Amino acid sequence: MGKANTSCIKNVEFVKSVFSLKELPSELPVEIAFAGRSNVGKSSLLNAIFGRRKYVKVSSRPGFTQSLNFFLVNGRAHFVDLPGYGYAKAPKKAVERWQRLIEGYLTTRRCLKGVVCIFDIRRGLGELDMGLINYLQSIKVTPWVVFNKADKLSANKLKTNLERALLLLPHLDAGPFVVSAKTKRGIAEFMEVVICPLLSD
Ligand SMILES: Nc1nc2c(ncn2[C@@H]2O[C@H](COP(=O)(O)OP(=O)(O)OP(=O)(O)O)[C@@H](O)[C@H]2O)c(=O)[nH]1
Ligand SMILES: [Mg+2]
Repeated sequence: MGKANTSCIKNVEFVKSVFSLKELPSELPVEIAFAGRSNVGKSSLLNAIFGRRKYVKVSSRPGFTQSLNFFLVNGRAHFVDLPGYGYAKAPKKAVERWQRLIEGYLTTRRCLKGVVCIFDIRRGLGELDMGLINYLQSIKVTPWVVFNKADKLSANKLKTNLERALLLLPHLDAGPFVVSAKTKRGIAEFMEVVICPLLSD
């Protein structure tokens, strides 16, 4: 089991769940959001980063997180758990509402330093996933790519899937990162390269 170095995170407080743009909390110097398909492990990854098992609600029911959930980190940064996309059973109206909310959020938060884009290493990058990365780049928001659930694949399969995904990815300043929110593999490196520098600015 990997050991996550979460020492740059001194304390975490839940702030609020936001269902509309009007409810967004005022901006802090640093904000980071976590996005990805429903069930890829956004909430689990946040828990791994926070160094706590169950701070953020984790569900076996996909599509569970319907709101933007704000966490205050070290009293000066917001970490935002975004609702997942690509839930097949979601009604069309809900998908449209979701899209307006997320796009409104991503295009108006000036304090947003980037979006951690989480993908399932078993599935690789689908159309919606590439859509997210391309959209972020088009609005000048940094995507950090994280492949989660590495514990679910053999070393060989992991290598093959990663190579295939690399062919699709555009140039990235850092990463991509291969992690497991379950075993904590790769979390320390991701913290060191992406999270901790943002918190020490
Ligand atoms: N084996 C394994 N399971 C994981 C990992 N990360 C998350 N899971 C499991 O995947 C399921 C979904 O995890 P969540 O963290 O709730 O995923 P999410 O992306 O927040 O899902 P939504 O909020 O529905 O969009 C849960 O059963 C987790 O325990 C991982 O790295 N390895
Ligand atoms: Mg979630």
